[in-house]
Amino acid sequence: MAVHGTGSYDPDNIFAKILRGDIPCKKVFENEWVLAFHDIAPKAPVHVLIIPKKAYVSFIDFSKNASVEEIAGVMQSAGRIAADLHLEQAGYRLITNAGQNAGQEVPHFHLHLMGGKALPAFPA
Ligand code: DGP
Repeated sequence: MAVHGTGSYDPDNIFAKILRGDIPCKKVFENEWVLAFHDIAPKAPVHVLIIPKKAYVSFIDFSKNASVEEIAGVMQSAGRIAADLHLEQAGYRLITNAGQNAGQEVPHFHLHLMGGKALPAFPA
């Protein structure tokens, strides 16, 4: 899989295909702002990917180009998902990878929500 994080949005990336329903996912949550689903290669007992429905390559792209309403919608959705998955007491990690050096594989901005065990010291 190509490594991205900058440049223009590739409408054929794997998360774009999931959003279109071209390939399946194990959905956890959906609203007008986000789709959230289980990571195909989980690094923790809970490992959910939260992706905006609109097309952004990276966090900087999202922060520059999303409306304040959309940014709030995405972040509030992430908080609701973490709470719904009972992670508030258990603890959790919310991260985004951007670009090759951070190991971004899928060039559609996404948040990783991980929890359910003692997570390794950061950065792992
Ligand atoms: P990142 O390295 O931050 O771009 O993380 C991409 C994540 O996406 C990685 O943890 C594996 C996951 N992933 C890749 N392809 C698929 C897929 O087809 N379905 C699901 N559910 N997750 C995928």
